[in-house]
Amino acid sequence: MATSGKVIRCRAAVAWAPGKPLSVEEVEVAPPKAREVRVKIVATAICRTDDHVLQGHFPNVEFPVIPGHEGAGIVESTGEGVTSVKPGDKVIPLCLPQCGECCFCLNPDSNYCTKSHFYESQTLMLDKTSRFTCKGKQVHHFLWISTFAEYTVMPEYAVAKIDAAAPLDKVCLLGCGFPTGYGAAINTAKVKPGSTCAVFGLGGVGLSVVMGCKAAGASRIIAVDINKDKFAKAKELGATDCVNPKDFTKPIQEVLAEMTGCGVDYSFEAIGHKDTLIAALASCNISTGVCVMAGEVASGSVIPFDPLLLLCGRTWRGTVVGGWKMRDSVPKLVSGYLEKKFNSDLLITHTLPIAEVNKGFELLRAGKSIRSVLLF
Ligand code: PAD
Ligand code: ZN
Repeated sequence: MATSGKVIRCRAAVAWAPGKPLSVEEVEVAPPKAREVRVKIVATAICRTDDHVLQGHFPNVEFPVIPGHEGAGIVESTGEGVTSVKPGDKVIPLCLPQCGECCFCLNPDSNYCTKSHFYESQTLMLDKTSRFTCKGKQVHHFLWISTFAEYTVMPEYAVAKIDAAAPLDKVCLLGCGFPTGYGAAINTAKVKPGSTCAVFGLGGVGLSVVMGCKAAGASRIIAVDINKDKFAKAKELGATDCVNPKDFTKPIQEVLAEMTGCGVDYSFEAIGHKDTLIAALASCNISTGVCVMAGEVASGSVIPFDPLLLLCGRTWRGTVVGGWKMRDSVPKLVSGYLEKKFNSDLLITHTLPIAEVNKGFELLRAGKSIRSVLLF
């Protein structure tokens, strides 16, 4: 391509400091170095995790930073030694890499990778430099993939080639939100047919949990949210009951126990609050119940909890991007989407130009959107 090997000037939504709105700027994006890929992002959705970044909840994210991690695009150029993708390929950048060599990548039961941001900071490339500059200042990457930039650079093991027929403005959701929730149900919890599930939080992640529970054959899916406007979509996607904790004076776990007898078989937290994590844990049955934590609480949070909650056998698990080994699984998820095995389009409530990125965050904070897709 004509731009190969050159610095590209393009638009990006930059977060200059925590707690401030994003600012759409012209940035310079350096060419990819060895084993790196430069991608032209076509579409990117807004996930609550990006809002956590803007609020400064992750101490290992350095400002200024270009957030965004639910994107899809086309490879513009590749650095030396890249073999798995080539210019022109449609790709999804991976918010959880798969290096293929670490102890977890080699473990078939794990989808974690030691190249993840939980292990080492992904605000700079592997050589500890950034490919982004704006107004003469270095701008940091987020999770290596920074999909709020029209062109972005990432290591080869943080990108997956997908089917050329995939609509990028739709499959961008398969970069994070949908696989997280859907996989939390089918991979992490391994929901069994005929079981009862409770899903706390009905955003893009929680509604994808509802879809996963339904696909796994759960017979009762109780959707829990303090925003009743989320209930219609939850029912459309498979929820059998919808419960608003604000309608009760007693704790929601007691309400769910009364509704189900012994508590649910599987509970999921897709909010990211300490109190709802404990409520979700206490909602699954005391013996064989499984609670999966998908919501991200601010790092450094401490939760006091009664260990007797676990003594009788309950399981408490976390999930990162729904347990999928990302480089292997994202292309298969895209194929599943194209084969209409699931309809993640139902999560898209708004499509906006990148210039309206702050409006997208306002809609999310006001509880008016599920997923807003931003277009470059
Ligand atoms: P979202 O903000 O769209 O949805 C959260 C939902 O929770 C909203 O519908 C709220 O109304 C609801 N809610 C808020 N407070 C309460 C409460 N006290 N009781 C009941 N419901 C409540 O977010 P999202 O779906 O994009 O993300 C959800 C969480 O998952 C968030 O913490 C995000 O950071 C995390 C996440 N985790 C992973 C992972 O790999 N584990 C991936 C992606 C996102
Ligand atoms: Zn996300």
